[in-house]
Amino acid sequence: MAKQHVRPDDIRDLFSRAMSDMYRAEVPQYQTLLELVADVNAETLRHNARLRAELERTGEIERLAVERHGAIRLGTAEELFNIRRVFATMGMQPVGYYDLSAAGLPVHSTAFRPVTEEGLRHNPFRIFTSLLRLELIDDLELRDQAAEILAARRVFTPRTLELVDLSQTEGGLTRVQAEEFVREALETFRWHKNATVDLATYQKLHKANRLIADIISFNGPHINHLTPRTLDIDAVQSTMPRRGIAPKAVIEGPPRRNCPILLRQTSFKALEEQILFRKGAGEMAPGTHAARFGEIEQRGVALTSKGRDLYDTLLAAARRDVRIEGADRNSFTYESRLSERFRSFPDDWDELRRSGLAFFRYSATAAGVASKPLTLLPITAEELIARGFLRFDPIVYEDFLPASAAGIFQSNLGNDEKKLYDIQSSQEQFEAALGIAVRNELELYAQAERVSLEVALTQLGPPYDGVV
Ligand code: OOG
Ligand code: NI
Repeated sequence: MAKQHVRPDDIRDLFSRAMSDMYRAEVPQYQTLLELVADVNAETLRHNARLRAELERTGEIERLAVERHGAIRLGTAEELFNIRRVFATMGMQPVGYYDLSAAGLPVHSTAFRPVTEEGLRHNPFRIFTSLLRLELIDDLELRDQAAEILAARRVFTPRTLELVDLSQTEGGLTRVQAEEFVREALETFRWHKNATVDLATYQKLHKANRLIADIISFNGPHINHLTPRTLDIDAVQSTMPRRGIAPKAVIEGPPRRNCPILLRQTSFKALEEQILFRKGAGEMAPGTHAARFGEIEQRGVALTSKGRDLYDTLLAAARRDVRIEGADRNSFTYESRLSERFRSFPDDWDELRRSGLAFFRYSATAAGVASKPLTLLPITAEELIARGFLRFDPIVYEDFLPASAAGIFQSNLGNDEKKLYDIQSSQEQFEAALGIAVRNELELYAQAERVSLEVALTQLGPPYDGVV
């Protein structure tokens, strides 16, 4: 990268702030939610000195206020291919594959996010990105019509794609180009008051599935939510009604714990917004469409595949115990069953680490660096920890959870739309559209853990080969 180029991490930072400003101006409830989350985070930090110290030590505190994720839904393979190139320009890679047809949704998804530690620390902006599976529209005539509508639209401004090309050939963008890129790329995510279809077509699509209507009826994949990160999701959930926001019945993900794992999320219903549908001869017909909603999340430690299996098993058991779909009155029962089920999931950092359920970042302590114990004698990592030379901190989960995502989709689409599809989803097909393979999130966490241990041991040595 030449000197005058702006780092992709900085372009992402500019972009995420511009997106947040745009969404704040368009959806006033988002501003209310941001204020609520900021208040709850400040309160939590005031009362929990240990948490504050931990977040300061790991650098988490600095990204807390800028941390957001959003979501979009795309219609075609070409759109997915191009969005991948747009996101790459701002240092975001596709991580993970989420099959949502298992939850009755006609899409499959990935998350674009930074993958380097530096990038994640700088601004972990993530976009959950779904691609419509047209083959899941049963009505063949409607399917053809949908394909035709999608083929005719252009969701990127020509300049966005020019700047993506330029960034590739030049190895980056200058400050002026980066600012123009942010302005242009933002257009893809903007809300459209005018639909590209008439009301009858919209209604037909809507009847097939509300998600399908949302993807096909507009000239772009409007950002449908932006989610700030809270340190206490239960406090936000219970305060939402007092600020005029009605949350969904239950918090998705694991129960409240001393040692938070993975991801807990809650949202409020999509707003009914005024839309103008086509009517022919330049006329428009008024109607409404609901797509944009609000969501908050609390992030915990990333789990290993062993930890994830245990999580999936316990969650499935709790869901078998209590059906929650639509029934607000069951939310209390569900939450207590969930907590009971998760009693068998260790809730102590060292136990989580020693039993190989979660990923940790190791670092040499000041005492360790001063005495360099590894130069003297062979000593195990466990002994280094016991003697206070080596410490470990949870690695934050940076990804999403398919069951939670399905719950978020569902609470916005209405609960009656669960459908069972018999056409298998295919990661290969998704990756063919994307143009590259998605990164495996477990490998990224394992690598972060491994590298942190290697670096820490080097600081306690040399030679760290002395470790047995
Ligand atoms: C995406 C829903 C999933 C999450 O946080 O799991 C999601 C969508 O509604 O397009 O955002
Ligand atoms: Ni979300």
